[in-house]
Amino acid sequence: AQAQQAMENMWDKTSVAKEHRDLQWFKDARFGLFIHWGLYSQLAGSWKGKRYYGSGEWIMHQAKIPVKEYEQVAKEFNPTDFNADAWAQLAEDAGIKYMVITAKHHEGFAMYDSRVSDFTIVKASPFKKDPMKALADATRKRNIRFGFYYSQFVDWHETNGGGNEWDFDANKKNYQLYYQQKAIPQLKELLTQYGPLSIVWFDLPGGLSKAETQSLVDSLHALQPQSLFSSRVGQGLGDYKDFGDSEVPPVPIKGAWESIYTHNDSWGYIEHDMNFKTSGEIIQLLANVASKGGNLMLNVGPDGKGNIPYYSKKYLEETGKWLVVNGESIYSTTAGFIPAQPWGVTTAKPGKLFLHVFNMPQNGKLLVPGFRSGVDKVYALAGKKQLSFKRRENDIIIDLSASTKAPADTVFVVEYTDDNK
Ligand code: JFZ
Repeated sequence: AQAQQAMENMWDKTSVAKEHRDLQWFKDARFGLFIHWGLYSQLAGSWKGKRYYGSGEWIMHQAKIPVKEYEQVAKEFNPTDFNADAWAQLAEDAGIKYMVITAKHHEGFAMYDSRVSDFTIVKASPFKKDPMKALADATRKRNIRFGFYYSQFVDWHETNGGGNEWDFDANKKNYQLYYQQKAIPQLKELLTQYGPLSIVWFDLPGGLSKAETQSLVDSLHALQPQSLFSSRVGQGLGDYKDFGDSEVPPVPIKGAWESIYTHNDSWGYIEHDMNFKTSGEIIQLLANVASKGGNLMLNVGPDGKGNIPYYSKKYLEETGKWLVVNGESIYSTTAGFIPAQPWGVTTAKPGKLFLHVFNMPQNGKLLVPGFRSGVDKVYALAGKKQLSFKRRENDIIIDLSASTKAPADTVFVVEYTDDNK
């Protein structure tokens, strides 16, 4: 209870409910795809023969690469295998409802056609096209919500941007000037040239007071009032809450929120990182996050040629196959009202409790404790086969001895009449 109170207080401080903005689509979505793609993808975790591990998108910082040298990477960056339709199709096949991609990460390189800077994929790389435009179109065609990640403060390419203290003197930086000259104009480009953006995913705030952040947020929301801004815009001004990386709250949290995970150990592509989560792990993670009332946004890191790694494709497609059968227990659900059990977690819809069984009970008897409502029926979600069950005071004991196990998460449904909460 104490943990729950602490989490709720944190929620109140970090996000303000914006009644006029539609949060329902976001709460219903449950599964998003995050994509980190930039010049770091071309470096693939290596610089001058030395390998780096973890957060490949931080390589410029890790190796303290001078701006002038880093600019040369753009000349080699030519993602000729990039296929917006294939990426959007993968997202659709995976059962993903929204996509957020890095329009500009900390390296400062615009992955879109920006007039504000010369350091862009169109002007500085041989590719010369705008992949963000193609992705905005490809996702729209498939009814997948689309949004941009934009590193508003950290920009290692700019004298006055946040973070680069190996080329530039931190004491001489004028962050206001950087915001005026680059971050704000680029955000305005993104909010006006790519159709409706469902999300602007800000990251690592800095250099602005609360009042300045408020006016930044207001001026950007004026361009697209329905666009949701992530809580990392800072000063508690986001529309929904993002937890720390790879973090799921221990108890259900109210409001709109998201947990972000990356598929392996890095956000940006690293050639020597093969530590991918299997589809089973992704499915359990998705169910676990949904059981607390939130969304999972899972990241993939395409390579410098524009290919999504083989294992990301494979495991995402397998996740999608599970969702075709079991999606009803994930999308548009709320947190389960039975807390996590040794066998798994729960999600809910009016009149239905979904049991996500990760570990089938050895003796074939599944115990659902503390269920006060009258139960109408219990069945397996796949195939709808009804199961026999017994009541023991406030417990339900379900006979699973004849049930077939699904990979990673076998879902059972308890249909009940009165309100259990
Ligand atoms: C940031 C970035 O620095 C990183 O490269 C990546 O894009 C990630 C998604 O976001 O890193 C953070 C930012 C905030 C927290 C952790 C990592 N946090 O609040 O715990």
